[in-house]
Amino acid sequence: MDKAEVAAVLDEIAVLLELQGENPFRCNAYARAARALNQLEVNLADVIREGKLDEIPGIGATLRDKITTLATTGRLPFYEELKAKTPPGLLDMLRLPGIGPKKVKALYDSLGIDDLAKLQAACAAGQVAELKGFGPKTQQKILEGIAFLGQAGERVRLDQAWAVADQIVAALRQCRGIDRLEVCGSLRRRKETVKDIDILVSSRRPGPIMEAFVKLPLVKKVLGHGETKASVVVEAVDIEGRHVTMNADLRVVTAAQFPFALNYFTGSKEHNVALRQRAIDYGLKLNEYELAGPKKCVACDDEADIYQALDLDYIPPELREDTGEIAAAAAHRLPRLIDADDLHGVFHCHTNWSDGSATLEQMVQAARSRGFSYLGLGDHSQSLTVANGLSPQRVRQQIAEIDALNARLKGFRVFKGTECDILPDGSLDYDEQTLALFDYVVASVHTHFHQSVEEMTQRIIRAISHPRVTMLGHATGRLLLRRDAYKVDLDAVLQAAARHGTMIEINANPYRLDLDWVHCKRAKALGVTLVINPDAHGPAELDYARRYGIAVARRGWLERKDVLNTQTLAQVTKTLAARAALPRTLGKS
Ligand code: DGT
Ligand code: CA
Ligand code: ZN
Repeated sequence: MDKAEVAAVLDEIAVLLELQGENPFRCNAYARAARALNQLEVNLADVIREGKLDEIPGIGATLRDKITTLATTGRLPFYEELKAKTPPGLLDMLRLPGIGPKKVKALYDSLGIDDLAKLQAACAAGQVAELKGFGPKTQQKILEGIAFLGQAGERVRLDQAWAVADQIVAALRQCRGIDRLEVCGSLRRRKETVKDIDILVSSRRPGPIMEAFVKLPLVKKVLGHGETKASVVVEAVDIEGRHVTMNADLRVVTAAQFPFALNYFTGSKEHNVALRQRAIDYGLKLNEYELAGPKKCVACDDEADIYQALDLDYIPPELREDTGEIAAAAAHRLPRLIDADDLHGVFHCHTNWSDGSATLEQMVQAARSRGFSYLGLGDHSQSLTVANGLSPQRVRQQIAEIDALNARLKGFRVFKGTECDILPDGSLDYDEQTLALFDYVVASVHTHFHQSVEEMTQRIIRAISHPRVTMLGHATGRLLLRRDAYKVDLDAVLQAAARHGTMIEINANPYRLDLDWVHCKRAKALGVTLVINPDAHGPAELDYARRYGIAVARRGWLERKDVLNTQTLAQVTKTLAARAALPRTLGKS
């Protein structure tokens, strides 16, 4: 097993132990070790071979032995016994928002509930509300959560689909006779969640490729196997080592059909419909095989040729949602979309001063090795004790460490920052003197999610109108496929941000991707600057910005100038300084 797979098992052990009622300290040890492994920048096998595993903070003798067994044999009897003891439905129950292992255990111990169906029935009968520590509110939330899971269906997050598709593509590329190969559908459009993977290949001999596809080791079930189309269920491991099951379709077409099929199967359906209508207006017929006129077909080598034949500039896949891209392409007014390489640094990163897994130095190293020239810290503020938030005194200590580091660094700068909690009334979690110490401030809501829409809106607007707040963190608090956004009038928030010159973050954590692309586009229209923040809790997560953050930004029509961290170190230093000097009124909205 590699480190991600081992870490996933350790994470699962932590949860299983908690479900067994183990003491929290022991459970935490596994979770911490998992995190340490996930953030390991070197090969796990090498570390084990050199006998250096227990030099990693958080890994003692017991964990060292278990990790070694897992990594070398791929199995761990301790884990298997633990799993055998735990009804699998308990793990499903953990997917509900606000339901942790303790609550699941209580439900199991007192009512014998061991899956979602039984839980739903018990809530409907009002039994859950009567349990100690639950109450009618929690019962209602559980019911809503179950309904949400049902509705979310089988979609998976972008990062999961992406990882699975990469594995299928790598395996498929081994086949001979493949001319062109492309992943289409919502994944190519980089939608934040994906239902199934659509793969398109051109070849002169589809037979052997279809044959190889349905026999890939990842394939768990074949749903259909025709001459040029096959559907399968695949099971693969995602970047965190978790199992993902989803459908994948393969279609094989001829070289001449390929551009048309690529365009069709990339979608979206709405874009296809609009494009077909434009073709009709030009007296042409567009489908997944051809662009045909009354006398002959229009020859196209790639998608750009198709768009050109319809007097359109090439439309990047991320924009194909029928939200104005065709009119913009006709008027040569498409945005020049931002690229991963445009990012020169990142903000909103955590270290082990709060709940990050790495030291400040390690994060700086990792940022430099990725070609960034600045790193903005954003450890948690004092009231977020569960995340080891910093007291004003610890803020000063961290700042001293940053100053010392900055004095040594050349061509690189660490920006002092905080992810400051927005308290329930919209005030900030630090006093003015402390806030004045930072180069920038991210303000985020982490508690009291269930306020009314009016309260939440006023709360956020009050916070982002504070002169010390540079940017708003994860604007709606959603967790993809797990928890809806909190109730907030986002338009009012965007307008307030525009008024006060406060920036808004695109949280690039693939569980969040919040601000969503629709509101990104609206924010841009209002003149709000966006920031692509990885919200990294360890070195590897710095990559979120260039991968998933850029995906959202592109879907949101963003260009380089719309995003703060496309600025060079010199520019961004000026921007932040100018902003801090802005004479803005305190706390008024
Ligand atoms: P999803 O739900 O995440 O899989 O989203 P997509 O966009 O990948 O949707 P999917 O897999 O059902 O179909 C792939 C593409 O095929 C879709 O983006 C556009 C095209 N397509 C599918 N059905 C239709 C249709 O009824 N009409 C048109 N014009 N295009 C379609
Ligand atoms: Ca699809
Ligand atoms: Zn954060």
